[in-house]
Amino acid sequence: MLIVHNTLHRQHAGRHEMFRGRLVPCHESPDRLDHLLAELHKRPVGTITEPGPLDEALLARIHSPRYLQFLAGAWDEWVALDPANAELDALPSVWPVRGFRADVLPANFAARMGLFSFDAGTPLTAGSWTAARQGAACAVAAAQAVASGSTRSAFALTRPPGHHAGADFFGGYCFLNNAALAAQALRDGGFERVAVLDVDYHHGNGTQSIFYARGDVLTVSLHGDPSTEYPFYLGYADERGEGEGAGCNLNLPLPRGTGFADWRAALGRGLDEVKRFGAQALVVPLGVDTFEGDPISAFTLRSADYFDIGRDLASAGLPTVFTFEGGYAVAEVGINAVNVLEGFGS
Ligand code: Q9C
Ligand code: ZN
Repeated sequence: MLIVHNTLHRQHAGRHEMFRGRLVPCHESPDRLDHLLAELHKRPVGTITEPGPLDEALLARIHSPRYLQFLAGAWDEWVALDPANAELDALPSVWPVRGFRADVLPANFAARMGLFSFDAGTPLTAGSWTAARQGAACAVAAAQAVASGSTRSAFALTRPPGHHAGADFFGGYCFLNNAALAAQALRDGGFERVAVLDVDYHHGNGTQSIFYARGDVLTVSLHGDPSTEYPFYLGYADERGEGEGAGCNLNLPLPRGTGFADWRAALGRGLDEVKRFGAQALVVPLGVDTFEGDPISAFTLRSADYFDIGRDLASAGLPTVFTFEGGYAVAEVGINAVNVLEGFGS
């Protein structure tokens, strides 16, 4: 397995997220990747490499020009409002809901923050754009290595994570959709049909929305039932895709408290769908926030279960790209993620 290392992720270090009426320290922190890297050095599951520069044309196939332009300049705009802002995170506080104008690009910075986001849990910091781009470059490099045939599987150390980011919005700690970029890179690299099988605790709303009307990319997500779990407004079982993409989205929502036996049965259903679709390559947005000790999630998977997840994923027999998504029990993040990779094999 090829491991694509993210050296710049540390530049995205949010201070606070809005949580139950107060600003609390961010769950999504740089030390998550430190633990993962440390575990990869302890248990080498593959060769570690660094990505080349990000492919701008590929980025523009997944994200809208006005969103990318906004992200590129957002920090400077924030600091220009008030030099004291350099010591603060930028968080949105106002959003256009039903009936508001989402087609007009406001001049006001706060208004654009809201237009391009869906929560107040995703701080934008001085280095967020740099880090997000580097994470995306890792995902693309991993996918291109798999597409070229130089490796059968690859793991990208993507931080910030990506599966909540849509074509033109950030949220859920995500700015650029690393998994969607990997899927597009696999398509461009010659695989006609690509599947995304998202095993993070949270619904992969960004990836679903990006591919919802496409018939060449299947999106499957196993997650906490959105009726009670973030991101709440998407991820229900009746969302099956539209237009050319009709039948090419499958959501497997599971109740709070779900343990490994039921979770694994759902994974089996997801893998059956990948097979039925005739996928030639697989992207796995790998979140380990399904772990029993996760501070913001409510499934009860144990560390040993992650080996079985890896084995089950390998049984699909497909060239596979893993991106790294959630997992906030920081000390166990490395153990659980590397257990998946070890169970998967090469
Ligand atoms: N009450 C990922 O795992 N906040 N994002 C939830 C819980 C947002 C998770 C608050 C969670 C986003 C990549
Ligand atoms: Zn998650």
